[in-house]
Amino acid sequence: MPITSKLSSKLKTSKRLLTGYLRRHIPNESVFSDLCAFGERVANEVDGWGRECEVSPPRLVQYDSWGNRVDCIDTSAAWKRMKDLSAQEGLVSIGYERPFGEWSRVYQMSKLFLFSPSSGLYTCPLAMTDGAAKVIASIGISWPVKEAFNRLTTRKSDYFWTSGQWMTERQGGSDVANGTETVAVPQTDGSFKLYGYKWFTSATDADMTLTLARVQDSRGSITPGSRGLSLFYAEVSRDQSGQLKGIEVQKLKDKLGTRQMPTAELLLDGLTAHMISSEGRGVASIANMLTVTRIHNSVSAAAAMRRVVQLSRDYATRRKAFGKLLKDHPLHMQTLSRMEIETRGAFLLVMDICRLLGREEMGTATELDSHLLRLLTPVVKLYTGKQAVAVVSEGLESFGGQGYIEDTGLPGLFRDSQVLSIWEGTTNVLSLDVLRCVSRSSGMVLHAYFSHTKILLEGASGVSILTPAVNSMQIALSKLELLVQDAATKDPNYLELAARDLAYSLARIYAGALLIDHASWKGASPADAYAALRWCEQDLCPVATNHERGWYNPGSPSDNAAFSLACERSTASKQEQAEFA
Ligand code: MFK
Repeated sequence: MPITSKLSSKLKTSKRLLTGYLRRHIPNESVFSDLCAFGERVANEVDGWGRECEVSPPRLVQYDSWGNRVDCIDTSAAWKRMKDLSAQEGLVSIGYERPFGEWSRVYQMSKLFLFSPSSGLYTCPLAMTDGAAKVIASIGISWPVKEAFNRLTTRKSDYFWTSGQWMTERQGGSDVANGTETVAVPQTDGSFKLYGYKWFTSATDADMTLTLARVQDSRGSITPGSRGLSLFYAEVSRDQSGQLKGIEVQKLKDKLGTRQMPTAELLLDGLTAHMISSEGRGVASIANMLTVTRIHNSVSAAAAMRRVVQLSRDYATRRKAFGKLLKDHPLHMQTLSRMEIETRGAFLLVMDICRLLGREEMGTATELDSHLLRLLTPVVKLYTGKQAVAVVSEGLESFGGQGYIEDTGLPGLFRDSQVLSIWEGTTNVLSLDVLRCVSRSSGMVLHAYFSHTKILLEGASGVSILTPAVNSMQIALSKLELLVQDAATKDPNYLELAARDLAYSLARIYAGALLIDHASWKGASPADAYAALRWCEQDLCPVATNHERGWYNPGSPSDNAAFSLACERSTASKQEQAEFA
């Protein structure tokens, strides 16, 4: 039996931070009873399905027994059960039913937080389904997407649809604006036929998709770049002979992880679609989907950390080495406590962004809240995605050699965490998004950030145990404020080199403020205060530290050294290539 299943009963007992957060912000008994019942179901039932998804990955059947092209993606029974469960439990619909007003997203994402590590990656189609519903809701719930919206947000499992998000093409991974080659040919009835090649399509067994394409005019010309992209809605359906209409599944990808779900290369060969954005507003229109999928990604990252910490902690109470349990080895416990602190920071970042999303959707967000949501979405996604890889890796190590053995179920956790920093925008692409978002807002985004961080710290002013943490935060905040004051005068190369450290600083400082705020709440535990203190002992503002080191000055000795280090290998390989030629 995999260790992840053996320990799943621990799910119920070690989610104190989640409980504390919810007791503080949504003190409603129906939330607790629903989450407790769902937690039981995840531990006792769903976790096993997740394992089944892992050991019975999807497979592509391109031809039937009679040689007819069918392009069927065969998925496991467990994967199909995940779909039914997702509808019944409202894992998407809660965000649209909004039973707890502006706190509904926190409630929905709390369920996903419990579900994610056991879900066999079903969180991926749910993220895209939620993102598609959000796009439709923002554009207008009318024909041709009214029924699609109803299906995406239903609790009836036989009516429920999932959506794809077909954005990635051969030339356009991160650079969607320039690399998208798919064309949309107008039809006389107002619809379009799409022709192109989608290089990565995740959870390709979806019922519909949103995708980007360039409209071809009557002379066959298209507009290049971002302004040429429009957003399309298409249903995935079959003709009477069972063949997919307008789509050929070329292959399923052989991936490092996320093997539970199908990721396919698709040839779009006359797929019927409807334009749902204004022409040329495709990227801006799909941005709503990106916001939601990036938040889901962050939830999954925090949940992966939480799961591995639970497993490691439990193992430490069972495994003896050098004559005593691991829990009695101080160095081992120090490592686990560092993982725990990282997990807590990630959890509070994630919940805060869900709070902001909920406020925006209920119309209660202030202008500052909206700026904060725009800024923190990429910040939280990039930070938690990266930290999940580190924490899950550390977690595997805490099992010694067993962490490396497949039948424990642990290596799957590691493989699946690695994607979190890649899809939905890599760390560097999102760092540049943060930079663009800051520079285009005439200071408003950072004003929102600094104001809210200071409000969070003010609440802790009377809590003496937290004073060292608050002091460290104030120093870090002053350094960051000073640095960004004259950012407008900086060379673009300086800004690009500083972008990742800036995003990390924004994440660490904001998480520090959230941890302090949480620890100063009347229901907080001593562990909450300890976590806040420890978090604030790290370098909270690496962008200021590395600025002082001169790391961002293009042409400086340290910058030249960094570039020659990065280029050494490629230069060598070019020489080798030349020698072989
Ligand atoms: C468990 C969770 C699972 C999650 C499952 C996901 C599975 C799906 C896997 C995938 O599909 S992965 C593929 C994901 N691909 C990416 O994330 C693409 C990464 N690249 C970027 O994000 C680029 O920054 C981007 C493509 C958006 C850049 O495009 P552009 O056209 O160069 O952007 P530009 O010119 O900055 O912005 C165009 C408009 O969009 C602007 O609006 P306006 O014209 O009104 O000014 C921007 O403000 C707006 N925009 C861009 N990014 C935005 C945004 N608005 C809000 N939020 C954003 N992030």
